Amino acid sequence: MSTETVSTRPFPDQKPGTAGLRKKVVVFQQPGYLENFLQSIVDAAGNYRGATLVAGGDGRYFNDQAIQTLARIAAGNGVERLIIGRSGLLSTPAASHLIRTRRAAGGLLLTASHNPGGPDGDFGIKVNTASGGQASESMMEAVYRHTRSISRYLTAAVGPVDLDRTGESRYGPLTVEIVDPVAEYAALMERLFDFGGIRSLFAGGFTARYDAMHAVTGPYASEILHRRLGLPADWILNAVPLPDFGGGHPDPNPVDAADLMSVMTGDDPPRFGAASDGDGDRNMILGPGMVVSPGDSLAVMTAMATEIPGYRKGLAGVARSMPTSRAVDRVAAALDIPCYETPTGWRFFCNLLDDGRIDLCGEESFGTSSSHVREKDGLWAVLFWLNLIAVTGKSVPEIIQAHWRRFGRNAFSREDYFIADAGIGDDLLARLEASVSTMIGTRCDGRPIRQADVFEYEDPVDGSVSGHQGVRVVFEDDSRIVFRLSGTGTAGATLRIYLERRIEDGPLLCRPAVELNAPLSQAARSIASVGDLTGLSSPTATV
Ligand code: VG1
Ligand code: CO
Repeated sequence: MSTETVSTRPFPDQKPGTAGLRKKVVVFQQPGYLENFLQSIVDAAGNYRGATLVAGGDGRYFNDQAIQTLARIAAGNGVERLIIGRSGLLSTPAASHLIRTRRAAGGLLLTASHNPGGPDGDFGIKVNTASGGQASESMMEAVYRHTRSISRYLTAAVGPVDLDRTGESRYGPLTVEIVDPVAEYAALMERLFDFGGIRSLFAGGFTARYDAMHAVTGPYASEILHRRLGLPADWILNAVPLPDFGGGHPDPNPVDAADLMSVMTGDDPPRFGAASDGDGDRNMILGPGMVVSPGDSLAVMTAMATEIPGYRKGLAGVARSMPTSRAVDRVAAALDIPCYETPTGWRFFCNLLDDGRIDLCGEESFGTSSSHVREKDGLWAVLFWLNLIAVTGKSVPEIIQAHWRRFGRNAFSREDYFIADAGIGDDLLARLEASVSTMIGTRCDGRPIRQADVFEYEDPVDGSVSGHQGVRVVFEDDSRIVFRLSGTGTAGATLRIYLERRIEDGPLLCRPAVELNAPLSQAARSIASVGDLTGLSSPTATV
């Protein structure tokens, strides 16, 4: 099999964001676009000659074609073994696990996560390294620089690879191995959690629903929740992965997981509900009539980790992304373990995990996970909660309310403003950054501002510094507003405003967070001049 060198011209827009490169499908479909990006990863991020790589995706439109292109570029660049999930599917956490167990040099995950799919939707690629975690900021910057000057890519006549049959095929020096995407991941979950206890829970009549949102976790949930744990098959909603996710956003939040929400808020709701996103790394946990705030979920998991078989020994430490509520900080202080604050994006947790400094970490965007992989993990979080319910015999609301009574509550909500003109978003943030130093000591809507800064992170393991990671404004009463721009969109700009208010035990403890944070929402609009600069009178979405 001969390798061909194809000359190409750079595309100017291949700058990766918070988690890989995301663009409209039509952008990825341009001749040479995908090839250029893949070749740039090879040239800038890793010499994969003779190496093993893992590949798979969330099943979205263009997934199958992209895998064939990936196989040709891998062969052209001397990759020795390509491990692909059957039908081209691999959830992000399952891919992370495979990279680690198979000692692969890295992985290429074909996903735009929770972004919509289909021919008019989004496509994306996450790049993972040998540790199983996402490539660092500096590595992705090097990939981007390479895309700006690329002049050739290497390819070889491979395939088409039959993605549906497990087993090995040889294409010249390249071996393609198609694996069951679920098996090794399911075995890992069995090692971490008390499957017998969860099975007894369901056998005893405990009711639940899981919404796979027509995305990648359908086959995982069918195998783990249904076959191994006894959840009735029809309690898994939207279980079949579809290229357009059935027309919805595969985003596990109360707005987009509408099917699940209608069951959970209807008459006689199940005792437990959960959903995951497109690539299976996010989770939403619900009890009857309540959504567990992701920051609370992380705090509860930290407080109760030793109830779970895989975490009996206790936790070395925990971490949260900066905008995530500081609920977990209270628990870490009580347990006397370190709590790290990192920029948004899972990759910042990976050094801390590799270095053994933390065992649990999470983000406000419905992401939590542990040292078992180097990605966030949706089904893992669902199993963690089911295991907690099985050992304590308590319901979701009972667990949450007991936690609040013990540690107090950090009521958290997020507002997203979609700004069609990306330049306006950049300008708004630049103005905020410029004004932080003059804010301290002033008042906003009568509230004294105690601290205001632009978050910068110095990685304690490798010393790398990441600047411009969001603007923080903290008030005298410890309430906090965080502003940042999304790095995962494919059009315009999305301003994210994170609101957090501390509530101690008392009559306000169980009020809805959006209601508790209404005054902060007003303050945020005025601090950032949202109305004047964007013309938007209310958020596009509130989570
Ligand atoms: C969002 C979330 C962030 C998450 C990232 C990737 O990024 O805020 O917490 O790590 O998505 O998640 P941004 O830059 O849009 O705020 V996933 O499930 O899309 O890979
Ligand atoms: Co995701």
